[in-house]
Amino acid sequence: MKFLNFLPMLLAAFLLTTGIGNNASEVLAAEKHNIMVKDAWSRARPGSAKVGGAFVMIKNEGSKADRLVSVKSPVAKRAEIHESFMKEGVMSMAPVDDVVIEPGQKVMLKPGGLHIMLMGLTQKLKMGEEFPMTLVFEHAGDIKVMVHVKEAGAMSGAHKH
Ligand SMILES: [Cu+2]
Repeated sequence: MKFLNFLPMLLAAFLLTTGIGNNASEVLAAEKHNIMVKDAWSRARPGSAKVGGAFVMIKNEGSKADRLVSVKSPVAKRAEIHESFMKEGVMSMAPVDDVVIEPGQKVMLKPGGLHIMLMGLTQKLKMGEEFPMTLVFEHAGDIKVMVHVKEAGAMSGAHKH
């Protein structure tokens, strides 16, 4: 039965190309495009909240610069890339068009710095849960990650072991 011998190979090929599971898709993305997106996290938001922040680490392991140009997630009507800055002693923020990631560079999107703003939340972000988010790069294309929801005042996505 040649076909039965062939089955495990078919299955392996299927798993490789679909990248089942978050880790698999991250690895696949990194291998294909040299852009790695890691440690995506957010903060718990009540059902009444209209906006939320999302944070990630982006690493360019290639030899060419790439640009994060947009972000999307089913939990928000739209997502913007924001930067935070001090203006007359007040913490303010404004949208930016893109984020350039130079070769070998690691960019942290974090509270008080560059971040992703989820505008028009369509659901409550519950601590301990996760939701999908897609980062769109000029060269690497779409990279989908799962965003872990931390407590409301969390300042980092660091995993506690
Ligand atoms: Cu913002």
